[in-house]
Amino acid sequence: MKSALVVVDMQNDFLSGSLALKECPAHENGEEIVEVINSLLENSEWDFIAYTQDWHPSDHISFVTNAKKFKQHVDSTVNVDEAEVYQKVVFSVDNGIRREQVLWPVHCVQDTWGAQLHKDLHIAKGSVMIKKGINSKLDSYSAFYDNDEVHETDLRGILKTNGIQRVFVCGVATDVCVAYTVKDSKKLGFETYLIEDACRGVHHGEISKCKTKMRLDGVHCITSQEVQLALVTDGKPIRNVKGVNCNGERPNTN
Ligand code: VGL
Ligand code: ZN
Repeated sequence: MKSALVVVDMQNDFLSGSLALKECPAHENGEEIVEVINSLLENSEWDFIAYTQDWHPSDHISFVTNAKKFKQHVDSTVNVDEAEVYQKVVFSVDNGIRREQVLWPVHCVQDTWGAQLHKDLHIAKGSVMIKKGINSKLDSYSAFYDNDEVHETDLRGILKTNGIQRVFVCGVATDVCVAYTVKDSKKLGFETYLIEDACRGVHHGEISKCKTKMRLDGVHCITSQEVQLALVTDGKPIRNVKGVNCNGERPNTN
């Protein structure tokens, strides 16, 4: 079975810039996982590797500083003129289309330092870069679709063309772009894995809620240590894999 690694949004703004996760409520440090992801990239045999980049125009709907410039929908419980970071507002765009939107600091503006991938992150040969969140009036958390599922990125097509059946996801933020990517991957029929220790998130409560939901959806939540085993055993009952017995446990060597 062919496996892809999807590395989500390992960009400066989330790691040490304007939306640095260490300043977010969960105080998780995104910079810690650069090396974890590099090990995954180097030490496992992937059939395909994709990276995503949040890639916003400066007038993007998700920026708290732009909230006043968009029309408030009657459903919005938060006044857009007073809205703050992390609050959810409802906008009305293009003659009444309802858009729920969480507000964020300005981040990942196209062609800025903040939108660049971390300088130490390894970029694999033959990998692809998926840019998302390009439309000013519509946010896009998932690597596959925008948040209204109006437009699809190229990722599904590329994975299908390459015969990929399994998708492993890592990166930031666990409870935002990683969670949306995992959900869509599973929905599109890929056997889907979250590599937990290769992710960092925004809100602790949301991170655990997202993981519970993923497990209920049949997503495998594993550690980077378990990736190699998952790749060799193909998700099938284990036979003939050196040092591993039939139910997938390492033999007791005492
Ligand atoms: C993300 C907030 C806003 C993410 C993107 O990459 O998880 N979070 N835009
Ligand atoms: Zn964004």
